[in-house]
Amino acid sequence: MWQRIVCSLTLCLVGLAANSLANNLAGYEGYTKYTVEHGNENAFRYMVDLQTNDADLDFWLLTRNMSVLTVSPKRKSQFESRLSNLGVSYQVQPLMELMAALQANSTYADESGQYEEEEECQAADCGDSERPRRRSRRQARGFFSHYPRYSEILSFMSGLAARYPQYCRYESLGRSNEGRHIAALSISLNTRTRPRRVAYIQAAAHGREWITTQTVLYLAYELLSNLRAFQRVLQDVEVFLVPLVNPDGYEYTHTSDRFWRKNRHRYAGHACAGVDINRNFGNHWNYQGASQNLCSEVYSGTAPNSEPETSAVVRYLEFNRQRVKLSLDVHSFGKFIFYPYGYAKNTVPPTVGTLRAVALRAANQIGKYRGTRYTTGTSASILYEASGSLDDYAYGNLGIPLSYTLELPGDEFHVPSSDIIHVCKETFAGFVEFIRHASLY
Ligand code: 0X9
Ligand code: ZN
Repeated sequence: MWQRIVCSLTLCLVGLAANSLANNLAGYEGYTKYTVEHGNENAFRYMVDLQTNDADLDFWLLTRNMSVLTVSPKRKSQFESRLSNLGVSYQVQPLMELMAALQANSTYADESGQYEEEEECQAADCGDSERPRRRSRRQARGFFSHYPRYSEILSFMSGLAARYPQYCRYESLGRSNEGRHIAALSISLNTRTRPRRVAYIQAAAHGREWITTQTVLYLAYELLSNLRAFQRVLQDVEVFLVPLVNPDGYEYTHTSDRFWRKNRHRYAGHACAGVDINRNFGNHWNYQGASQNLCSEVYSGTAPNSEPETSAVVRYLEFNRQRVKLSLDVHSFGKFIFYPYGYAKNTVPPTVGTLRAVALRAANQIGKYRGTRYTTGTSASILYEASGSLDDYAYGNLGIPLSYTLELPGDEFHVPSSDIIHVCKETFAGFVEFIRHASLY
């Protein structure tokens, strides 16, 4: 099974898949990345309005104090004069320059999952004579040092289930707009029993947030490789993982547009495509920070749950609502742990004390690995108001007591390949802490 996951040494492709590199940045020539410091509420409000209503600008990060966004060459001078009027300071960087620097030390897989293997094994250790556990660890190191494609992710997941049939089940929650499986792994101490609690963790609702999928796959790998060490945490808890909620968007970022965020819903006769899955859930749908403009990055769809990706998640959570104690939606980037509510400012749920305490404990665990510091709070107070997201829906509509959005570290969506494993390891500590709290309900 592992042979399908990691290429053999002889078959490995050296270097990156040059085609996918060139293609997924096509059209971005002349784009500029802006880092804007907002000195005042006025400037912040202006940015929020642009994020929601100006489909030509692409916000990578927007907090009360600063934004990171990209602007096309045709909008550059207009945008800069507006920033001057607002009296805010900003830095610029040509987008291509940034991407060239990031990609110089990145490893990619091609569609069949072949990539440059990081660590060559010594002849004596390789092949049939290599001990299975050792081989598996070496292969996993390879897997978490590049960004896999959809098919490779599915092979990795089904490979884990085949390797640990007593503890791991591989299933599909349904199909995406383009017909891809929304694959899931259920991990528990015994797949034949039904634990009383579920810890639900999903990633990559936004296609471009590649690192998120890797952290959830690493959680699966690490739990299954060391089950005995996690026996207490997993007492009566099923860990349910959906590492790639938006497989179409994810594939599109590899083949065509590195910065694609939404799903790939196509509308006949319309040039713009895609719905923001994290604006499509049925809690205050389309109320704030969402748009009905099809071209917007935060297009909320025609109705709550209009998208197959959203409804696959909703179907699962609704069916298991009595058992699900934790819902964790992993995004990138910013080092935040958000709890409800995100739809409006100054709106916190009755159990905010618990939500905050658990978030702080998880942040603390994450920090132990290499000192990464997360900020916790509601996204409406730290970022912007945005409604129709999973965190609000899971807590507000389904009563799931621990509901969070995690924004992983990074200064842009492209975490260098050499850093993937470190983000995976530190985040793992946070995941386990969240799961531990789910086990106490
Ligand atoms: O805007 C989002 O969907 C999330 N940030 S991201 O940069 N990854 O797109 C934050 C969502 C936070 N939750 C709510 N607003 N409810
Ligand atoms: Zn996101």
